[in-house]
Amino acid sequence: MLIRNKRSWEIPESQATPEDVFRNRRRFLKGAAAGIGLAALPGLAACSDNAVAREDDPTTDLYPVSRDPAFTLDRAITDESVASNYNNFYEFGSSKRVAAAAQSLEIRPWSIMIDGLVEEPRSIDIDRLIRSVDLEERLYRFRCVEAWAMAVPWTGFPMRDLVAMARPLSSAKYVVMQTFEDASIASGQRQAWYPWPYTEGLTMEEATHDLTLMVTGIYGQPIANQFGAPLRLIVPWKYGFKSIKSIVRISFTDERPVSFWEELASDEYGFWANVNPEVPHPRWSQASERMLGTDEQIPTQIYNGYGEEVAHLYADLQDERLFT
Ligand SMILES: Nc1nc2c(c(=O)[nH]1)N[C@H]1C(S)=C(S)[C@@H](COP(=O)(O)O)O[C@H]1N2
Ligand SMILES: [Mo]
Repeated sequence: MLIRNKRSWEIPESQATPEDVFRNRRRFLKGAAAGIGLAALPGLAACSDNAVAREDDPTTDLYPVSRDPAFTLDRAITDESVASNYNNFYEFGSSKRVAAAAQSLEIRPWSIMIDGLVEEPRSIDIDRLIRSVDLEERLYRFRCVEAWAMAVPWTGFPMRDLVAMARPLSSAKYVVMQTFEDASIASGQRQAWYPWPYTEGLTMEEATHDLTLMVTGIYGQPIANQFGAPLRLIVPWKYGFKSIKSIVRISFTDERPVSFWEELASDEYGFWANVNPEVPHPRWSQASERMLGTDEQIPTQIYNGYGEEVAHLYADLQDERLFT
């Protein structure tokens, strides 16, 4: 049973709101969510390469950018053609093979609305944004709640820089992000039982943590559509569903947001969603993870191996459901 409350950041915006963001205003949804989850789909190993050449991307000249050596891996980088053909992007269907369908997303022109508890709401053009920040490449582990994992070179910039640009008020406690909405190209969005648009959120502390990355590229190129072009989030110590794709809106609020998966199944997917091998999903263990490509099983690490950097964020939150 889904009860949807109107959240403060959904209150009608000023004229500054770009049309495209609200063209397909989210319909009020009610309905059963039973059985809709992130059940792992077996045996969908990638065998075709749907990645399209990125030469016509207007930011191609910026790539590759130099890798920040501070971020190292304990495993091999996942093969590009494997990662490019095994994605979660429910806007384009619930299978992992959404790469081809995702190519119908037009990633230019693209702007990101910044609103809520900020000094002044504004819309930022993606190319102006990308050219105004310092891009770097980082190798991160990535762990889906379905117990598969990959290791990839992301290109991006610290979300902290975007937060600074947004000039949030001191009353802001959370950052809420939303994905585009366009059911005419995203067939998944015609399935009205999902609470579109895809929504995720972080605390201000999480959003401004050094590891929290706004991603514009992958494998040394502008990010391909299926990975969430032209701008997505990566929070490497949390389950993958927190890392929202194809962002069109970033709002600041003092109320904890309810995210897409939490709204669908709050007993399985909560707000914090930090990786922990000892806290099983209600329907499966989280003790180990299967690496895409090699199918190697690797023991999962607390906070996906980033505990030294992030555990302090949660020291005073021990009563919270930090790990689901
Ligand atoms: N908008 C949007 N963002 C999303 C998702 C989605 O379905 N829609 N899936 C999430 C999940 S469950 C995971 S595991 C990652 C997958 O990222 P990848 O396809 O780049 O590996 O994206 C996350 N971000
Ligand atoms: Mo996921």
